[in-house]
Amino acid sequence: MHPQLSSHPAHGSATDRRLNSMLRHIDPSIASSSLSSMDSQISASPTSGFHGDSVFAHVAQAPEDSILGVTVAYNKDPSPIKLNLGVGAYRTEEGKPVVLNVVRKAEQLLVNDRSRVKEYLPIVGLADFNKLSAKLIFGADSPAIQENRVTTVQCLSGTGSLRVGAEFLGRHYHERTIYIPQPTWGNHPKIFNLGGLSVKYYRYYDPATRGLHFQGLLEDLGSAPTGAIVLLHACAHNPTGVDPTLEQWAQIRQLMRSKGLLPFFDSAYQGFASGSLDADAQSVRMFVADGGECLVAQSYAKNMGLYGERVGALSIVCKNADVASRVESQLKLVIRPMFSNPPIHGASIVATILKDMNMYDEWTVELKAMADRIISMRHKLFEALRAKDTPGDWSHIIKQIGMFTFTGLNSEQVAFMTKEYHIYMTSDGRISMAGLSSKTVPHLADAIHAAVTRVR
Ligand code: PLA
Repeated sequence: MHPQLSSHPAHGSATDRRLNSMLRHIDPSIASSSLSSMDSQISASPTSGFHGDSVFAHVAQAPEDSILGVTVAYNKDPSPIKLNLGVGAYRTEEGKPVVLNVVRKAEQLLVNDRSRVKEYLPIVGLADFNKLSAKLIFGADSPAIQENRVTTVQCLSGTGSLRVGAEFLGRHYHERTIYIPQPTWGNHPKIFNLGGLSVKYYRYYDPATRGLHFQGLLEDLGSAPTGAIVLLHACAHNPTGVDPTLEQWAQIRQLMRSKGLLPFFDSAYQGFASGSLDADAQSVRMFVADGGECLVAQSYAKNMGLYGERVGALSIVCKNADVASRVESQLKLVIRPMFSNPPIHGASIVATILKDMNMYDEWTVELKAMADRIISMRHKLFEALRAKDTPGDWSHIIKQIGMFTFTGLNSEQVAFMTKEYHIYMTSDGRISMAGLSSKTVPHLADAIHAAVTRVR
C-alpha cells in the first residue's frame, strides 16, 4: 500500500487521497513512487479543477419537466393515498404497470432463439420492423407502400422519430416554419426548435366549448405561408382529448393540400383512442390516399406498452420511389451522428408480434381491453361527479378521446388537489385516465368537487 496514504493521511488533501485510491483502483501495479510524483503533478496543475470552484459553478438549476416532473414530485410524497395522474402511462385496476401477455410471449421466443445475437442494427434499424410499422399505420394494402415511395426508419420511440423528422426537415425542406396546435404536447415545440424549425401555433381547442376550435383552425392554416409544415395528432389529441371528426379531417386535408402545406403526423396513440388500430389511423390514411407527401412519427410506447424500450418509427411518404430512396439516404446522415443506430430488443418484440397472425390478434384484444378500461373510467368519473352534484358541466369527460381528460381545472385548483388530496397531475388540468381505477375514482371525484367549490 502507498505509505503516504496508509500511515500519513494528513500529508495529502482529501482530493489527493481520493485521486490516489482511484489511480490504484485503475492500475494496482502503479508503484508508490510514480503515484506520488503523478500526484504532485496533478495537484500542482492550475487547470486541474480539483481546487477551487467548479467549472460548472455558473450552471443554473433547471426546472423539472412539466410532465415527467409530476412523477418526480409524486415519488417524494409519502402519503399512502397518493395518486399519479400526470404522465400518460397505463395502469391496471390494481394501479400497477402492465406488460402485455403477448409482449411476454414474444420476449420468451426471442430469448429462446439461440441464433439471435447482439450485433449493431443498420443505421435505419430492423428491416422487418420498418416494413411492418409502415403497414400498421398506412394499411396492409396501401398503394404508397406498394409503389415503394415510403421510407421508414426505426427511431427512439415517438420522441426520437419526431426529432429525426424535425432535423431532416430543417436540413432539406424549403419552408422552416411548423404550425403546431394550441395547446399541444409540451415537448413538441422544443423538439422542432432543436431540429432547426421555427414554431407557430394554430388554434385548436376552444375552452368555451371544451371542443375543437374548427373555425380558428381553418383560418390559421388558411393564412399560413405556402409550404409550411403542420403538425397533426393522428388521434387522441394530447392534452385535450379532442379530435376532428372524419368530415372535419376531410376539410383539413383539402385546405392543406390546396395550400401545399406539409403534414407531419404524430401517431403516439394508435389503437388507444377507439380500441381499433385501423380506425385510429384514418386521418393519416386519408392524407396518404390523395397521393400527396407527408411524414408520420409512430410510437409503440402506449399501444404495446413498450414505454421504456423506446420503440418507434419515422415514415416519410414521397411522390415516387426515387425520391424516397434519396430521402432515406439523408435520414441516415441525420441518425448516424445522433444515436448511430437504434436498439434491437424492443423492435424485435414488435416485429415478432406484427408478423405472426395469432400474436397480432392477441395484441389487438389486449389493446382493446386497455382502451375499453380507459373509456369505462371516463364513465365512472362522470357518474361520480354527477352523483355529488359537482357544479359545472362534466360531459366533456365522456366526450373526449384517448388517454387524457382535459378537465378545465385551473392551476390553483390542481395545486389544491395535490396539496390536500395527494393527487398529481399536470398544471394545465390534464389527467391521465389510464392511471385511474374503480377504487381511486371516488377519491378523485372528492378532490375535484372540493377544488371547484373551494378554489376559484
Ligand atoms: N407524442 C405525443 C403526442 C405524446 O403524448 C407522447 C408521450 C409522445 C409523442 C412521445 O412518446 P414516446 O417518445 O414515449 O413514444 N406523452 C406522454 C409521456 C405519454 C411524455 O410526456 O413523455 C405524456 O404524458 O404526455
